[in-house]
Amino acid sequence: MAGFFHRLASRLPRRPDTPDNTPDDAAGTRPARRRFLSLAALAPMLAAAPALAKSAPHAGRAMPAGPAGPGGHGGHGGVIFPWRDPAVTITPPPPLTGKGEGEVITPHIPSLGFERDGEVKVFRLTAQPVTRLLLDGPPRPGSLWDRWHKAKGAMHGMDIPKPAKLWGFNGSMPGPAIEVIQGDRVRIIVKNELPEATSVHWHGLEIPNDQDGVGGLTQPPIRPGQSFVYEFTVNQVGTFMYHSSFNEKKQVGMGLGGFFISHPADGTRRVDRDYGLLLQEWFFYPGNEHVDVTSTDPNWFTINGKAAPSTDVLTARVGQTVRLRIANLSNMHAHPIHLHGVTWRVTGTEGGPIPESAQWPGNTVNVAPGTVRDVEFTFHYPGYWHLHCHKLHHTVNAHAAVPMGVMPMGGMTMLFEVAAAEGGHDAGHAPAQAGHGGHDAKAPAQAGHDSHQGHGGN
Ligand SMILES: [Cu+2]
Repeated sequence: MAGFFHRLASRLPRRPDTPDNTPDDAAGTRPARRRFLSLAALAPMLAAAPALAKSAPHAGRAMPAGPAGPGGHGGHGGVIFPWRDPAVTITPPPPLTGKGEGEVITPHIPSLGFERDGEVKVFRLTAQPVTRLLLDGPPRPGSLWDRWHKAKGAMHGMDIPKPAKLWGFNGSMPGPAIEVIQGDRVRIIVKNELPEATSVHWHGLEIPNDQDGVGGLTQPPIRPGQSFVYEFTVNQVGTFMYHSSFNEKKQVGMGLGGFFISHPADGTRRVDRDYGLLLQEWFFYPGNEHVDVTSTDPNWFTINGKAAPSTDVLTARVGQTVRLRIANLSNMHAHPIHLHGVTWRVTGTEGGPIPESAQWPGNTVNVAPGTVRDVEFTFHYPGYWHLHCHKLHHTVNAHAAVPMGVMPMGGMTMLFEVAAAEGGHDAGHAPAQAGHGGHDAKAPAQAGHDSHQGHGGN
């Protein structure tokens, strides 16, 4: 086992030692060296797994810890720092989680409902450890994914479940999707059940500085066991995000983020199918459930916290207006998201809607970390349309140490199952000779049988 990890370590990029590149790296400023150290630490730990839980205190400088937890700062890969504080009770999701009334479909992510306090919409978020199955396992026999894998002769047995020890909100990673109406006054009560302090930043929103959520800068960090109440008015329209803004590299890298979507007050900007897709990336050592947030070389890629083939099959009909709100909370990489069969217009960014005259056409849109791209389109033909990151490394799951056969699609991949238009003919710029070529013959009879639409977080 140790030999294996030493070989692995020797393959990692390393900078030559410099005088300040000392082994005592508690300050966490030298990732290359730290990575090597984390591997060296990993081997004996895997050999004696029960020792893992006791190894936390060595992890260097203390965070401002609350009464509840050790608050250790890891920096030694995804392994050393405490994922959860056993003294802290992880509470069930706050009421109204999964009960939002929004229009945006965020597969695998629950929506967040609210209570009213007069004119104020009151939301509740609890930051807490979450075990997330990034990959559920093999696709269901007979499902679209299963048929695709078999038809291409993809290697069997590749799709093994991938549980991950992450951080999220209300039992979900990513956190539940918040939807509001432009002009809403919102109050968001954030409770911290993590083993270290945190805070929440409302990414892209123009709100008073003391609501901006930068822990230690614009507000006191929310210590373990404590809550913080945000309240502001949402004046903008568009697709925004929320994410930790305390120890960000680690905490966003652990999954602390979600959608914050604001709809126009006048009811415009409606489409038939409105999807929210949140992009994230992860690095795991083989067989390890703890993400290494120090890595710059991710090997797992997810949409709404799921890697293909466990991503939901999206559905639409020919002729329907479809919007994808693609947001990227990755620590490192941009993701050029590509969809087959359509030309879309990019209609929005993390700054809100783009005026029609400035929208641009395409079928691939690069979504950098911290940005959002809204795209809108209409399918012209029914069938199975492939949606994926065009960094093709990001479309397979981490199949370490296996021969390279025909690999099943994984990672940042989804499928659109598009049904024929209502009335059975192709819409849009359908060919004049309708009914040629058997497009309809390939069409799924009815959209949706392969998917679980809506807000069923799992
Ligand atoms: Cu990508």
